[in-house]
Amino acid sequence: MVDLAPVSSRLAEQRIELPSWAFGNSGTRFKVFAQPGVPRDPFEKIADAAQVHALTGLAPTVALHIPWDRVDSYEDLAKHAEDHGVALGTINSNTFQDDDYKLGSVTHSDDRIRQKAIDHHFACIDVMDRTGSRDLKIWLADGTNYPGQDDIRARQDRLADSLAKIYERIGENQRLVLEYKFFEPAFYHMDVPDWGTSFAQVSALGDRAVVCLDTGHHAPGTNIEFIVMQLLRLGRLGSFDFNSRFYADDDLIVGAADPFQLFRILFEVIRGGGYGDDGDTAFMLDQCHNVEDKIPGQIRSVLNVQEMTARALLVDRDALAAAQRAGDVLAAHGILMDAFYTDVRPALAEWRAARGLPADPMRAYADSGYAETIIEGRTGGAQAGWGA
Ligand code: AFD
Ligand code: MN
Repeated sequence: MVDLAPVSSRLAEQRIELPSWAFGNSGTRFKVFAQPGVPRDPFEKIADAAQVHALTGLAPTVALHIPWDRVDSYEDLAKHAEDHGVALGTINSNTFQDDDYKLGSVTHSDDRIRQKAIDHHFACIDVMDRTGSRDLKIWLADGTNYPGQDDIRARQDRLADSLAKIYERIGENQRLVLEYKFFEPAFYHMDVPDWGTSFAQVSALGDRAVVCLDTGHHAPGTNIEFIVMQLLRLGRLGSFDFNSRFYADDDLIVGAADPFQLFRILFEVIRGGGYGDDGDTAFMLDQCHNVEDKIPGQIRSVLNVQEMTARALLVDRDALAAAQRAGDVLAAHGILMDAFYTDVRPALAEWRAARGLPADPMRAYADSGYAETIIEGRTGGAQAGWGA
């Protein structure tokens, strides 16, 4: 069995934020399959997210999505989270579900609509001030479906102007995190389609504006770890939205489609100084599971990240650098693959048990009876979803 002692303290630094919306019903444009026991409000979402952290020790914070998670008292919600052993995290804005935003939000040519979208972000910053959140995450569905539909250059200028107004409100201890996505829901162009556009826009704002890299937001075959390296090198990799994709923005369990890619991404994060206590890159899941049970799906996801992190931490970087300097192609490749092929699961089970955590969190959840409790207790009310 591999010895994790050399990387044990680094493993203990792992923190992966969960999305509140992972626990509500979700689906595709064809069908949302409701599940029994699904939360009916943000308080119940937090309770479910807290199960993941209690069983893995990996997920101490929960991201909120406004207005999906709007409550009367964010102070009460923060206290509820604390009582469950977690804390509130990133605030995600939403300018993609209002009829006014059909042709754009912060990029819209109509000043009134643009101001409405900016005001929504001001409201999100007000929430951050009450939850103590650091990050305002902005993902924009803005874009067009046809060439000629709108002036794609003027939209960039309006985007820059809107982001500047929002950034002005961001506090000294807060960050504006701009996420990119190469298509969907717009199909001809997205106004923030790639890392370069996000980087250009956040660079114009100031040093508390950074990029969110959602692993599902790239064309097939994209070398994502290169983007990770570059944004870390430029000091602008603010956060990850981890998930898996086979064909599009599938929002599947991270590591399920391509564990080797996840390993390569995490190797660059570690090598680039973005990991753990010495890094400033937030790890977050952004997954909506349509057919999987919600809580176990999140547990599997954070365990997948932990397993690939352990493997990436095991890379013998001195030997790798020496082989690279020597131009020894096969030796260098072999050193990286040796770490990737190391099955760390038995050692991780022991590592967890030594910390008072279940050796097998998936089994522990199944045996806990929590699923039966929420299915039995959560009757009535309206199940949470993403209101699409
Ligand atoms: C959707 C978007 C994007 C965003 C998430 C939360 O594609 O990934 O981060 O919603 O707003 O999945
Ligand atoms: Mn995302």
